[in-house]
Amino acid sequence: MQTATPQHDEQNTARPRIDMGELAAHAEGPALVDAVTTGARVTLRWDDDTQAHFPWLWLRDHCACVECRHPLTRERLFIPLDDIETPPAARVVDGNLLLSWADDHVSRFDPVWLHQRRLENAAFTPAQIVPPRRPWHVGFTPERVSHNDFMEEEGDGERQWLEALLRDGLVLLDDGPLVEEEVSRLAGRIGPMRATNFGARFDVRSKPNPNNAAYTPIALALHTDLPNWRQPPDIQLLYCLQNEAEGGESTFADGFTVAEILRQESPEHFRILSETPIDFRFQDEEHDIAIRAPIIELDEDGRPLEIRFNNWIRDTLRLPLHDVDAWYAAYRHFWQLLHDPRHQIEFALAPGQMIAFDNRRVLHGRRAFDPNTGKRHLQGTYLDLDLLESRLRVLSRQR
Ligand SMILES: O=C(O)CCC(=O)C(=O)O
Ligand SMILES: [Fe+2]
Ligand SMILES: [Zn+2]
Repeated sequence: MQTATPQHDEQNTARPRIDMGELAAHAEGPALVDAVTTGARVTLRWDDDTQAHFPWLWLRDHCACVECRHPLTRERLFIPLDDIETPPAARVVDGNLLLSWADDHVSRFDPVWLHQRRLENAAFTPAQIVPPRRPWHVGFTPERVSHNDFMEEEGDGERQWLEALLRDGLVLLDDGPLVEEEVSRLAGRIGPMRATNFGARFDVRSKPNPNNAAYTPIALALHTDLPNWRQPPDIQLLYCLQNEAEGGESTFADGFTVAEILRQESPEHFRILSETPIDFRFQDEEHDIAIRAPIIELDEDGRPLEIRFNNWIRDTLRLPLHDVDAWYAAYRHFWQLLHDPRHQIEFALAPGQMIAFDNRRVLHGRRAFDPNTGKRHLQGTYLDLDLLESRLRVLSRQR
């Protein structure tokens, strides 16, 4: 494996370095032609006719010398506690911005790095490696990646799998080996498994003393796992080892897309489900895990951020009397939209296939199966989204 330097900044963009040799090779971009210190700012001009102002303290805070950033970890050491009273001397030296501060500290900046970060250029965001979410359309089918391609060190399969999962919230892995714990090995490529009260790795099959509907042969309507946790698991992996029983087909729906459809059809139902916290609770011999939260959680821009939907661990509905009927009407509406064949996809997992999905966006379910007609056995685990994104950034570095 090619070694890569950890970067505390986005890929493929220059960042300030202290090594003049490295600085000699600028990233592609406009050249710095002029630097002047004016009241509380350094004003820069590039040869593409752009101009930008940087507050002194911002520049001091972003100094990348070995005193200001740890030389090995590259993490910030400088702490911006004091205002800067005395103007720095600003010069352009070998194409770089050189700032000499009153305390004799010297900072050097790459001109392209600064150009990209012009504070007047509010549109600047780090290079997008994590793909944006794409809503499912009617007729959506999950992207498929073969187990071989996923495992290939130099291949693109794992990256393709990660991108599909982050974009669509669902991806299918094909043709895996029929061996126990393969799900743990695959998860291990990405990061440590997220443990819950069902263990770090769980077996989904009909069990004699079930503590969870998944461990019975009954149908599971669309749901998200563990909405009774403050932080439900982000990503679920379900690896199929056996699926010979009659029934047991898997179902999925894109909760975010369906929530938007609910909003269009009934803003009031959408408002109720996004503004009304309800109780979720799981209890068995050892646990009693409970939280109060709305079914649809929104981000600061009013877009769906998380769906909590699991009818069998919904607790007593504790709402003011006059809100109860309207809440049930809203819940029923969302339920019907989710299970509508236009929005719900269905297929049987074949042994050796693994489905992975974003548990906080995509709902999953299964048809009832008859354990007298054959065996059905899945192995599952959960992963954190941060580690998926991290893995994708690391794989992108090696390109
Ligand atoms: O049996 C299945 O296909 C899914 C079971 C389930 O919902 C789960 O393991 O979370
Ligand atoms: Fe589940
Ligand atoms: Zn410094």
